[in-house]
Amino acid sequence: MGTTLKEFLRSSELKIDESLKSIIVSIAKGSVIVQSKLSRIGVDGTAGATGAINVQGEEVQNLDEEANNIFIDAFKKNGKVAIVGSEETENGIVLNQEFGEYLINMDPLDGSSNIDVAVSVGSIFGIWRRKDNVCLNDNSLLLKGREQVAAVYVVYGSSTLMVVATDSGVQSYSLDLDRKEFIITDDNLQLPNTSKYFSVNYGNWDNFSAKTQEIISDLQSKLSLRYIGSLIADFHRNLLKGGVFIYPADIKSPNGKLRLMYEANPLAFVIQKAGGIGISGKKNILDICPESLHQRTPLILGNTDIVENMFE
Ligand code: AHM
Ligand code: MG
Repeated sequence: MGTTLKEFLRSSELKIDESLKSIIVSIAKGSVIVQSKLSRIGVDGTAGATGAINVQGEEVQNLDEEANNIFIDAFKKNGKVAIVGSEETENGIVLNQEFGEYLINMDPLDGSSNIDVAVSVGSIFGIWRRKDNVCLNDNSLLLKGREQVAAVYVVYGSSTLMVVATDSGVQSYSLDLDRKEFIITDDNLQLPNTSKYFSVNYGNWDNFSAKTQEIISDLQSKLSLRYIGSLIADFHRNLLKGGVFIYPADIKSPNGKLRLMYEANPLAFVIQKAGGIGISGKKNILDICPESLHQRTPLILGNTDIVENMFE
C-alpha cells in the first residue's frame, strides 16, 4: 500500500511546521483535481485556448485558468496562505491578510501549450514564510529564492509525481490514482554525480550569442540531448538522470523566457537541495533580487561540476 504523504509528513523528522505541512497537503489535493481535468480534456472538450492573452502576452489555455482557480481555492480553504502570485494573474491575490503565514508564487500549469498533444505538463510552487504582519501587496512576494522555505512541483506525465524540497531534503511521491493519495517513493532524492542529458531548444540556435553556442557545443560533445519543451518534464528527467537544462537569453528574448519567481526560483531551490545548482549565467538564481512578479531570467539548472563552468 505504501506510506501516504499525510502519514509521512506526520511521522517523519522533517523540520517543517504544521502550517507548511498543511500547505503541502493542499497542493497535493489541488493537483489530484488538476490531474483528473487533464486526463479528461478530450472527453470533456476542454482542450484549446480561452481566446484570452495573459500578462506574459501568451495564449491562455482553458486548463491554465482552471488550474489557477483550483489551487487558489485550495489555498483559500487552507487558511495559512497570506498571498499568492501566479503566472495567470497580473497582481498578487491576497487570501488571508490577518492570519496568513506563508507566501506562494506559482505556475499552476506549466508547459500548457503541450496539453492538446498529450505531453507531460506540471505545476510549480515556491513557498516563503511571511516575515511580519505588515499589509500585503505585490512587493511582499518579491523575496530572494534563497529565502524560500520549500519548493514543490508536480509532473502530470505517464504517472503523476510530486516532488517536495525543504531544508530537510527532497522527497518524491507518486499518485495512487485508485486511492487518490500520494505515496512516498523516495525520501532522499539526490542528483546523480554523473550527467547524462542536456536540454535546450536548438531551434533558437541562430539567436544565441557566440558564448552560448560555445557552451552548447561543449555540452553536445559530452551528453545526450533530450528536450520536451515542458520545463517540469525536462527538469524532472534531468534531476533523476543527471544533466543540464538551459534556457538562455537570446536576441529575441534578451532576458530569457522563463520566469524568476515561479519557475526559476522553485526549481533552483529543488536542485540545490538535491546537490546541484541553478544559475542565470551571471548569478546563482537564488541570489537574484527580484524586481517584479513576472520578470524573466536566463536559466541553467543541473549538476554543479558542469554548471559552475558556465558563469559568464
Ligand atoms: P508556460 O509557462 O507559458 O507554459 O511557458 C513555459 C514553457 C516551459 O515549460 C518550457 O521550458 C518552455 O516554455 C519552452 O519554451 P520553447 O517552446 O521556447 O522551447
Ligand atoms: Mg510556465
